[in-house]
Amino acid sequence: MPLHTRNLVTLLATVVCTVNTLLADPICFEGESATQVTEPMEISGSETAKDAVSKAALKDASGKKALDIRQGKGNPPKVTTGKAEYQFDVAADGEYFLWCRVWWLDECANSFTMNLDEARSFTFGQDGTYKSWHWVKAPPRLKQLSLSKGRHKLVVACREDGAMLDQIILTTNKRYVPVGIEAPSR
Ligand SMILES: [Ca+2]
Repeated sequence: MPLHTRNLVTLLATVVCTVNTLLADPICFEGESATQVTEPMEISGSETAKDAVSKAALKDASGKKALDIRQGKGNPPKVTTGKAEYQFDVAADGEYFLWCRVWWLDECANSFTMNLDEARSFTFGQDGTYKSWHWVKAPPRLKQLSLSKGRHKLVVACREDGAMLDQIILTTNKRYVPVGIEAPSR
């Protein structure tokens, strides 16, 4: 193949890949990709985690990192800080389903407070799978998940300590069920 044709093919492949990334459904991003993190939330990794249980858990996290609220760091209403902010783009208007890959220490460490685009906050989690990474879906029929094409802001806030967030997925496909570590779309 002539060099200029090969360059053109490479360029087209790059453009197609970029468009596919922008239009990806599901949208998948890492818990540790937050643009703003305030204490007691932090980004922990399998090397940097402060305790052996978190260290071991983070070895099985995507990128070996996650958003973390360490056990003992405190809960609202005493702790009024603790937020992580994410920006993401959706390619089309739609009803979205929100999934998170989470790790809960116990029944007092199994939820976050979430807020989309500064609409009404909602509780995420409250399931009974502990000390194991697993996917949890946001409550059904949330008006907050009716998203218009364009940029959106998700804020994950501290509700209980002892909780970690590895990956976040948004999809319009109601039959989509994430399993294990998903490929991040950015
Ligand atoms: Ca991760």
